[in-house]
Amino acid sequence: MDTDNFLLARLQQGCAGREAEVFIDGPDGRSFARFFENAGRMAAALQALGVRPGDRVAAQVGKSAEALELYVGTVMAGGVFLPLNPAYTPAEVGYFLGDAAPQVFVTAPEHVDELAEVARAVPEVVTLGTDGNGSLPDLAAGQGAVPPVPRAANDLAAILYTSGTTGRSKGAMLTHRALASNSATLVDVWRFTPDDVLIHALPIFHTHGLFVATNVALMAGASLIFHPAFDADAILEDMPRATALMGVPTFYTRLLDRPELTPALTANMRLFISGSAPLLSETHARWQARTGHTILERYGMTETNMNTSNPYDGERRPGTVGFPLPGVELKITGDNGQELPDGEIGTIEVRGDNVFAGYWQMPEKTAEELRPDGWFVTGDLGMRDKDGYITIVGRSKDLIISGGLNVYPKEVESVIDDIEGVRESAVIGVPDADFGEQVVAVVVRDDPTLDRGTVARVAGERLAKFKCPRRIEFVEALPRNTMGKVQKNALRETYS
Ligand code: MLC
Ligand code: AMP
Repeated sequence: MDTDNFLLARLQQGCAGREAEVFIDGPDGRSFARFFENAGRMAAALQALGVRPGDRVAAQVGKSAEALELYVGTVMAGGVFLPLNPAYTPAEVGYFLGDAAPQVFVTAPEHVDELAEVARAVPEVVTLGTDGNGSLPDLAAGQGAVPPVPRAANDLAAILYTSGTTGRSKGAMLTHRALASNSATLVDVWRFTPDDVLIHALPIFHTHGLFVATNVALMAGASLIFHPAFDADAILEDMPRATALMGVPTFYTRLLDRPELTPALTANMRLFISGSAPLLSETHARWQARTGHTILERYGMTETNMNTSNPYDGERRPGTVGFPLPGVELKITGDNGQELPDGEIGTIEVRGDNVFAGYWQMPEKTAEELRPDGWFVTGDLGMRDKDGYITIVGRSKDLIISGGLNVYPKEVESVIDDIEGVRESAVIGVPDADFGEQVVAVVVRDDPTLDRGTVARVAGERLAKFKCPRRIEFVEALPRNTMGKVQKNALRETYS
């Protein structure tokens, strides 16, 4: 019987009791010691709200140190943390709450009313506000410290929803072992130490900002300069006292637009990491020319955390995502699942402690993507070159990545197809200078008076902003192949 809380014990290894600051500055400023103390009180408050080991705690809250105390507090209470993008509409939130059936839903005070209906079945709805009205921090303030609930390596620590090809999001179940092992590897290969100061400008409801940036910093005992959102000015201002930045490619292209970005400004920085979407070789080269630093690109996903990374020492090769991380096996497979030789393009499959435990209550979906022998079929297409570097060449799944956020066409098509006067639609991604890709909807009308404004309005009511089409094109018919399948490649060519 484990007496440890597996993930918590490892997160605290590098920093327990330290009076050094984990969050530097402002309202978020606090030491590691205070951070874990607060998280402990949060855990006690969650227990008072009925959270038992394995219960889900869903949170749709803004970015703050307190929100991260809620994450760690949930883990301490033995719960399963379920973060939700604040951009999700009430309809989207309703789906997640219905599917995951959390014991507690934490929201922002200003959203309690609009979410009341979709959160009706959740036993406890509280806020991260401090107005005493269902305030979790107020409840936590009155609690004494409780010992962390023991949790074993295979127990769940988090569920992160990731959009599905069927249009329905799937909850990726992440164990204590998956999260702890991956962060430990990253601390090691990226050489994070207590001397590091990481600029944290990513959202905290995704793998990148939550499990890569936050877990790595906590585990290493490194400090964070916490930005509420990406802001080029704020990043440029903080660079002289920081040592590392993690971002999606849009961060780097936007920073390159700024004349203040110089070798002198970045002299204290030791590491720039990019991931979540492909970094153009051109961005890589421009960054090197402007700052003298070579961006380190890595590759991961919600189901697996990080799979590969370019080397810390050694050549960081543009256009590649580097080598499989220690403890991660990677193979390239053909249509029948057979392993392909180096140089051939196929599906990337990975296996290791980092891989998720399956999709929440979707055994069939799990069986489609997670083989019985532990290999996970990522849906990304790639190849390994003779030196062992992995290159991602595309995606077999029909996915659009806009500014590092995933949009599944099927989900957007379902919403558009429901609009009266629409016969059918096809949603595609086309290149975008800022976001990498942008969402375009190609729509066939039954009712010729249906206009773009109506389509945009309905999409805006039902879908988070980042999923809404930036362009809506009306056509007489969608191009189809002889099998009747919509030819999205042809549409991408037309509208790129
Ligand atoms: C915001 N908008 C977006 C968008 N982000 N639209 C499309 N794609 C996005 N990614 C909307 C806003 O609502 C706004 O609408 C308009 O677009 C312009 O906003 P902006 O001010 O330019 O955007 P900004 O707030 O600056 O955000 C852009 C961004 C942000 C790229 C900084 O999206 C971001 O932080 N992305 C990172 C996502 C991430 O962490 N991904 C990791 C997933 S984990 P309007 O109409 O109101 O103006 C993963 C695994 C792995 O993938 O490997 O890491
Ligand atoms: P998500 O489902 O949000 O976890 O997104 C994971 C997907 O992002 C992966 O399956 C890849 O398609 C993509 N991705 C992540 N990192 C990279 C990268 N460095 N280069 C190209 N694609 C990436």
